[in-house]
Amino acid sequence: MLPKTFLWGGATAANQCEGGYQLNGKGLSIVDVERASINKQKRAIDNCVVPNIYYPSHEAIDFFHHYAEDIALFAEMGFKCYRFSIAWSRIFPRGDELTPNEAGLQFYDRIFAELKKYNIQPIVTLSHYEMPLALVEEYDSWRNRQLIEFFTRFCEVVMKRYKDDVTYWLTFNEINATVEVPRPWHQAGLIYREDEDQYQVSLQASHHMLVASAQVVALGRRINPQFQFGCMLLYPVFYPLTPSPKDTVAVHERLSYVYYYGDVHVKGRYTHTCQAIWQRHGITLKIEPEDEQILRSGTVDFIGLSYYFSLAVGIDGSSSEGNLIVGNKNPYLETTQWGWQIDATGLRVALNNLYDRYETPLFIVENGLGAVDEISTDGMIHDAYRIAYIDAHIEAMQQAILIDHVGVIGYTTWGCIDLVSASTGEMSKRYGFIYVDVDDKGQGTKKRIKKDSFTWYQHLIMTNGAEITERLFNPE
Ligand code: BGP
Repeated sequence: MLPKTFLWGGATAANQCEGGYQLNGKGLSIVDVERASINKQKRAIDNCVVPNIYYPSHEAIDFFHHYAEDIALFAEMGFKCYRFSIAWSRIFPRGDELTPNEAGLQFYDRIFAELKKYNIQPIVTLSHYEMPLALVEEYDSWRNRQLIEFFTRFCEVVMKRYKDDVTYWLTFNEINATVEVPRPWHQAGLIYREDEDQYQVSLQASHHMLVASAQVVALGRRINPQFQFGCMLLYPVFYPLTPSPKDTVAVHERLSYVYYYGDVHVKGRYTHTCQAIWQRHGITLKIEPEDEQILRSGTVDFIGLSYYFSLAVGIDGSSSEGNLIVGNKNPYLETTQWGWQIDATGLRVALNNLYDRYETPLFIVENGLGAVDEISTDGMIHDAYRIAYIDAHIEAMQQAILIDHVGVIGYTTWGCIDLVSASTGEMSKRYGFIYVDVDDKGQGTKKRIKKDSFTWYQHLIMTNGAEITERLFNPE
């Protein structure tokens, strides 16, 4: 059996659900100038809000006004925890101010109060794919070492304010995407210039982020020694495309970009894996003398991970997209409507890989199926495909925990309520147990409807996944 303390729940991010992009003194975030994609292509980014253009984050699903109703629904499902992010631009509208925006903090006060009412543990991400736009435009984002100071100030305010409300914090969402995805929109806010080396820039920016993360962890422990800090890694499983030894070497190389970040967060130093990457790309980082000590002082207590798909890696082969990264098609796997390869067993592999390397508790903070949902004639959403996906992944997780003895402390599905897709800005790519009536142009009543998966997940949490456990040990 899974322990009674197992943290079941769901996850969202501020810019993908809150809306209210200018309310209560919020500043513009980098995501507020990102358009929705056309035909599932990359999202275009503007340098200001262009009139008459639809920006999905501006209203999103209006969690800003619906939070009480939404949290009540999470409670009805029996959530033990809810992962969400705090928008930096709500607390420091430009990012470089000395004093926080009180009205922004008051919005989160209400969220924490609501969660407390239902005894739902908050799991807080401090940076989930966004930052104040002014820091990108005027400071060159994480290229600039000054960002460490700004980010630490933001985190200090938040950690002090919520020191009695939160145990689990995550610093940067999918921090390894900084090097894997050299695109402008993610939280590093890097817009590359034509003449620059993207690896040099993204790894220097990553260095600043890793130092900031460690500094925040060390500071947080002084604020409340009970705090538990996690990093957050985007973990796609890579398989060799063929038995060619060269393909296995290729897998090793691809994974090293994930471990680059895992190593610094968990071991508190740049390891041989990191040095190999620097050498491969001819990179020299500017590291200040105090950084070594900061990195050592702020290692994490657990590893948060997102897992959606696996990819095959080889020297030949056709290309297949994951949400952010590209690999090869695997003939053994089906794909989602967005071309992501569905691979529940891969989650067992991911958990084993990470635990073998780090022996640090794991927390699956994102997993789920993005799919088009139709409202049936009975007014309901019969999302058996989503139930099948999550069920299979929870089974794989239980195999890792109960058979392989991997330490996993919790599982939060991504987008427990429908929200804006990070990669495409669409609403039609739905992950939720709760349907929200908003379309790809932002039109709709914003009415919430429980899907079939709502009742299914409610039952799963109530029984602590026992039916899946039973199936594992007593197959028919
Ligand atoms: C992860 C992000 C999330 C979320 C998820 C699904 O990479 O951390 O923010 O969006 O992927 O991706 P998408 O929304 O593109 O379907």
